[in-house]
Amino acid sequence: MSYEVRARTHPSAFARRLFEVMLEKSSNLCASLDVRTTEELLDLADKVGPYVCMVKTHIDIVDDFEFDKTVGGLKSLAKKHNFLIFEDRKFADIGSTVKAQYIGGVFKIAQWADLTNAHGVPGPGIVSGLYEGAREVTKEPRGLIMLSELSSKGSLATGEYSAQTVEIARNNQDFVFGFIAQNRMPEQNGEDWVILTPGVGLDDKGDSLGQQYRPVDEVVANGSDVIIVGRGLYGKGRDPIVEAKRYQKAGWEAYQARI
Ligand code: 5IU
Repeated sequence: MSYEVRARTHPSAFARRLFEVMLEKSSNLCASLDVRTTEELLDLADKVGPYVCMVKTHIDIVDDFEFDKTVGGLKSLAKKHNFLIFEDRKFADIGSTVKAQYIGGVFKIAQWADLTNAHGVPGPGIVSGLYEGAREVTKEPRGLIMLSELSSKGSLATGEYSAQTVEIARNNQDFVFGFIAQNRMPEQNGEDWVILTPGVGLDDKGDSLGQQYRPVDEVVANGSDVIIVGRGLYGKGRDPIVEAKRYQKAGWEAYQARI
């Protein structure tokens, strides 16, 4: 199905909004910005902003995190360039604990991240906890994706485990709209899950710590809706603007070839 059709028919309002942003920008690229200072994070987000539908953060690696400066800066860039903010928090505890982690602490993720993600390991309570947290602190649309597969070498999230995360997602299909996965999830009863895929790189095969990269066309042909690219954009010696344009074009052409 095309992104146009899914922007109209997807049961999740959040997913419909994501598809609209993707269509407006002709981009299925999510920039993953794993950098250690607020200045680098905001500089990169401003540079790649025009070419992406989403920016993915790991907010807890920013050494000089300050809510107003770091989050305020990101929010204003998201508005300026029309992208969604995805905090890659990978929640993994019982419902009551993840709810507090989502809304509280110094990061207060639910207040500003349009979407975040969670492991299925604790069972369906994790989704209920995060959903309750979101409803308590904001009226803004919030989305959750479940982690069903990882890109790293030797990942234990395979087979039956991956299949069972779909069951958990079914628990709350307005809030949970998709998966982080390397392959399309099995779809039943006309379900339409949005698949976001990390471990994408055009120039490298992996890193020294187990990351594995696949090329854009392979990942999109395999059913991915949003490609997540990090060091391929901002790694040593790379020009993030040049690379963001390159991955945006590759991602969009691969999508057009698929439909
Ligand atoms: N990430 C992965 N693989 C996964 C999951 C998350 O790489 O299976 I789940 C995250 C880690 C990092 C980003 O934040 O996506 C990929 O960054 P690079 O493109 O720089 O490897």
